[in-house]
Amino acid sequence: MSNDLVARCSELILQSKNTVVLTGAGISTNAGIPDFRGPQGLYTSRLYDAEKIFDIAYFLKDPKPFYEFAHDFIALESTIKPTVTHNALAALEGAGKIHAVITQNIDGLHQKAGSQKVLDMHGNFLKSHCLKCRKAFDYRELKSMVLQHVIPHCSCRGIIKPDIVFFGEDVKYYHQSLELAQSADLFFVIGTSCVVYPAASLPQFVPGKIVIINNSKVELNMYNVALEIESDMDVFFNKLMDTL
Ligand code: CNA
Repeated sequence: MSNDLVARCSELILQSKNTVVLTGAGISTNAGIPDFRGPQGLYTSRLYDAEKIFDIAYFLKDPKPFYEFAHDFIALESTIKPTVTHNALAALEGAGKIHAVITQNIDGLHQKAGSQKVLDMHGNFLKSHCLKCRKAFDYRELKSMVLQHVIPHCSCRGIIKPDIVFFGEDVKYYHQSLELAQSADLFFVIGTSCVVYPAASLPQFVPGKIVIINNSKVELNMYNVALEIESDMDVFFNKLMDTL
């Protein structure tokens, strides 16, 4: 990793009046949560059947694959800590250098790190609802059922689903996310392969400069990409925070 890239990125942050960040599953791999399309991703390892677990049509037919994944995810949750990059983004927000984080992640690690303005477009596990009567359940109730390998059902016999967005459902906070992208003079694209829409479309609306940080090539092909940093993001953010 060249010191020049670190210096140029810190210069962009210092000059910016409105920095917005988009993150994807890659920001949490160093916390021990596999992504989808990275080298150890769920689509590569086939640890779970990723095409089934987050598909709403499949969930309505058979929720078991999702709840097998949810069991392992929830069992890990209390032990998982934010990464260097989550902590750096929270510190930069605290210092007034980042306006908001838009994330596709469902793991709550930005909030755990202390980021205040987080738009989780794909939702999170904190609340769940019965798909039949819409009764709400909190995380504690969901967790106790899932950890006992029980597929959670409501007293009305409807299936309970966490408020995370599955393929085939509308994302959350799209309009706010779009407005943030449209007003950014600096926009970071961190740890996302930029293939899941509509989050992947947000960079197209950015009038300012774009910085991509990813350990593999991301095909954005946009005139306003100012920096492409092909590296492990925690290595990069450690150096960046030392420089700033
Ligand atoms: P993705 O398609 O798996 O892309 C992740 C990208 O990050 C890949 O290009 C990786 O090469 C890159 N990457 C992985 N680790 C690092 C690292 N340490 N440093 C730099 N780059 C790295 O994931 P997207 O977020 O683009 O796809 C969107 C899906 C994935 C959303 O629906 C998420 O909800 C879903 N997802 C979320 C989580 C989570 O909440 N942690 C985990 C797995 C999947």
